[in-house]
Amino acid sequence: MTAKFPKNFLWGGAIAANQVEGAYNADGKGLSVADVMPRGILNSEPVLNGELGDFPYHTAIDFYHTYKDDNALFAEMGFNCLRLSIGWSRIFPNGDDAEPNEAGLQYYDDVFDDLLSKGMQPVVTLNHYDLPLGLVTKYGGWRSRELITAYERYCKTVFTRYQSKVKIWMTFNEINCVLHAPFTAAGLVFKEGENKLQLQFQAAHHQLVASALAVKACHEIIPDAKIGCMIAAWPTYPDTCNPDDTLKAMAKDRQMLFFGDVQARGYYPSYAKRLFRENGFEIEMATGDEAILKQYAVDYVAFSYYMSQVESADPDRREKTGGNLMGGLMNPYLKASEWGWQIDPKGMRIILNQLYDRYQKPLFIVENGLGAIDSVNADDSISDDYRIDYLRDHLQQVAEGIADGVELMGYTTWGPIDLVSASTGEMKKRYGFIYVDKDNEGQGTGRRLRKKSFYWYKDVIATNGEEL
Ligand code: BGP
Repeated sequence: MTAKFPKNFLWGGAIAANQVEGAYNADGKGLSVADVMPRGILNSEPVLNGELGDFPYHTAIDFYHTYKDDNALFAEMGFNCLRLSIGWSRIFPNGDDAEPNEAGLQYYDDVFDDLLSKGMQPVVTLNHYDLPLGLVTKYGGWRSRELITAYERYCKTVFTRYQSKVKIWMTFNEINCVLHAPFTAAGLVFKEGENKLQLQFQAAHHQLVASALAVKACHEIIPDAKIGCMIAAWPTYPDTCNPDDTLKAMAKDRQMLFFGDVQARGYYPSYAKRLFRENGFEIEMATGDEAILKQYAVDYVAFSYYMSQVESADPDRREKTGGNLMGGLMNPYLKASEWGWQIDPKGMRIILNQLYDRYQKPLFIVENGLGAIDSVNADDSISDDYRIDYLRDHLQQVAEGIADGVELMGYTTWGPIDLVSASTGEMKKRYGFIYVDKDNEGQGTGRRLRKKSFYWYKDVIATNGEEL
């Protein structure tokens, strides 16, 4: 099938401030939750009172200083957009300072100007896994309602400042990951005896209200902008046709869909009540919260997609098959990456249809890609055919989804340039079309090299996806 992508389709890549910029304390920036994670979400606990060592996010790939050259490489591939995030603690070093930090504001002015001058529209995530640490030490992260006020002020500041430059926004990266990575996604640290799930959903409630207020502010300040939510999406398959497995899979699905349900439809889904009750808690809401959620639903639904998962009602099955990253089972029909993330291109078509059927709002794939170990050949070339295969297989399914009738705004691959991994803090888990000469210990020249996939993606974009 020749793939048919819409005219004006957004093609590009996606990065996040904390995983590329480095310069973690430059020009008045405050610390963020990422700056105190020595080795990513899976391999470390936050260092809250100790010495900060030589952490990978402190220097990352130095995009803070190299953005002009890196943007030139993105432009060379033909990107018409770049998804990137604003580091909140560059703008408000402690998260809730009386005045914003002008140097931080100026930095993103420069980055956006550079992108626009190179023909790329900035697609901006307001908060991508780098909550200002000050809001954790002062308020306990998103467990506190105070963060709604701080976030709203931060959003209004950047909407006002960048109103002529940024027309596509999203509120929180992978908002559902408050359930999977509570410190990174919401600055949550639990005390002994606390009901973790309760706190996670309470924090989520605060984020959901904050997200709705960001939608309101965005529409008021930049009437021609679109603002969306962003969820980490994956289809969940039942292990067998045993109805108990299907019920398990449905429950898992709802952990993800809950967030989209509130943000895109504007109200708590009916199943949430039972979930809260059976776990022994209620969500504390302030008067007016529900009205805010209802009135300010998002314009579009963005999501990341890397893998699918399998659920079984039988606890012994997990032991036998081994678990996947999100706590599901391994799927015998699928291969996995070197990090055990199971590769499922058809899952992309399934999730596109599932989300579109449910929300009937434009979708935007803002992350997809393969983390792999690359090696550099003697002539500096990198033969990453495995990455091309992964992306081609997924894009073919994206095209199927479009043919199914899904309204899709665009596709940005995760990490078009190698960057620091969120889950492991490693450099060697590479996603890029552009290789960065830097290893896990932060050693290397930082030199950029074009991989084979660079030229492949360039052709994909040049033909608007007709040649995959
Ligand atoms: C998503 C995050 C990204 C990113 C990506 C790949 O969950 O939004 O920040 O890093 O996953 O994950 P990893 O870096 O762990 O390979």
